Amino acid sequence: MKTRAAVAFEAKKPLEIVEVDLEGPKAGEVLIEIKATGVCHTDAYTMDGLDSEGLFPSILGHEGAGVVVEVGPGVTSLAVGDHVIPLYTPECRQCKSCLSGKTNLCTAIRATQGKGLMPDGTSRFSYKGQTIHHYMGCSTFSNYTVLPEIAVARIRKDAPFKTACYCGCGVTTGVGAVTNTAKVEPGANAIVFGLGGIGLNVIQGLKLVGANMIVGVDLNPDREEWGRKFGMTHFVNPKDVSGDLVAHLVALTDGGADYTFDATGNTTVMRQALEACHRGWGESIIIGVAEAGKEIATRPFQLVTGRVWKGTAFGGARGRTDTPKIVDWYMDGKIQIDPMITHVLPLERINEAFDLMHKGESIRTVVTF
Ligand code: NAD
Ligand code: AHE
Ligand code: ZN
Repeated sequence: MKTRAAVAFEAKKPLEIVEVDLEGPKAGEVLIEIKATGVCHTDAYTMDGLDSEGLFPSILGHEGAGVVVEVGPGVTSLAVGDHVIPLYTPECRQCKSCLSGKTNLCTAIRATQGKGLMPDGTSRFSYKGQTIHHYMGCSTFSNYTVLPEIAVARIRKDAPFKTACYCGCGVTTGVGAVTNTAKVEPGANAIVFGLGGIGLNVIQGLKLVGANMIVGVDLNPDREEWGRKFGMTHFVNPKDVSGDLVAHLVALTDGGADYTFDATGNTTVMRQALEACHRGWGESIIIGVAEAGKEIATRPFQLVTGRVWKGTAFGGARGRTDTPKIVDWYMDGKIQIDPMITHVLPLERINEAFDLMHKGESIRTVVTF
């Protein structure tokens, strides 16, 4: 079949909207009509050539929601008409990682996913006879896409696609970093670096679990109002701090925070986040994705004296099990999504979503088909 898609033909070039060829689902796969997709900073990072796994040409996008329109042979867990969210973190429930109960990082199809291919080692997308790569196993910047059933979460039918799609990455990542990875307890003090599409969800996760101080740090002064909307209690703009930022944050939190979160992807900020943790027990969670070639550093003494450095992918959420629950939390009013969707654009205008993000004018742009 043919489908409209935004194709990244080359790094650092705008996406091009073209009709691509899409092969139907093979065994264990489903065809999904994407109704809406968010644009995450990770898409921008890959598009800008900063992803060491980045492949071109490819169809980016990993924060979608849609409807199953065809199932391949042997599919048992999904049916035509199901409302679904594609998962870049699948859940096969059979691999060593899934069975460990210790991680959400299913390994069943990670090798082919990282090569921009389906589990059988081929792509379903092509354009004028040339292979187009899948992206993060999702490729939601296409009106139709194919995924393995283990990488698809079924969600309730009354959840709007335009907002539920955000649970395919940003909401689940931010809230899950608090509830699954850090397991923040009521009364804890926390610092969130970067108050964008992910950081604001960390803030609402912290509010949900009853954190005490919720300190937001961002270079963009407009983000203060945004943070306060979702439960931030203190705002620090590093540009307004005359001395050392870490010393300022440690003083503000009476010796350092119990938990800190990096949602910037900047490795200097990651170090600040670790060092702003309380001596003896503070935990710092890296969410941000750093540019290819960047490394983190700190004095080992920071860890010897009890600070803990951790990371999280998709907020530690087990794709098929937990994503529908996050959608339920939204539908039940436990968490908010609607105010964070600042812009809605048709696929033809998807490049504007990246401009808005880079100018710091959007929290989340959702593209509809
Ligand atoms: P965003 O562009 O919406 O937000 C980033 C925010 O960080 C902005 O508000 C910006 O002003 C702020 N910022 C940038 N540099 C800063 C600095 N030096 N100090 C303080 N604030 C700074 O991006 P997003 O969609 O929220 O994504 C944030 C990061 O999380 C990205 O690196 C993205 O790739 C990553 N991410 C990771 C996961 C995961 O599973 N680990 C999931 C989604 C996104
Ligand atoms: N491909 C990059 C790493 C990118 C990365 O860390 N991705 C996160 C999700 S970001 C969503 O917006 C993730 O889930 N990582 C786990 C995984 O298995 O990819 C690189 O550095 O090579
Ligand atoms: Zn993302």
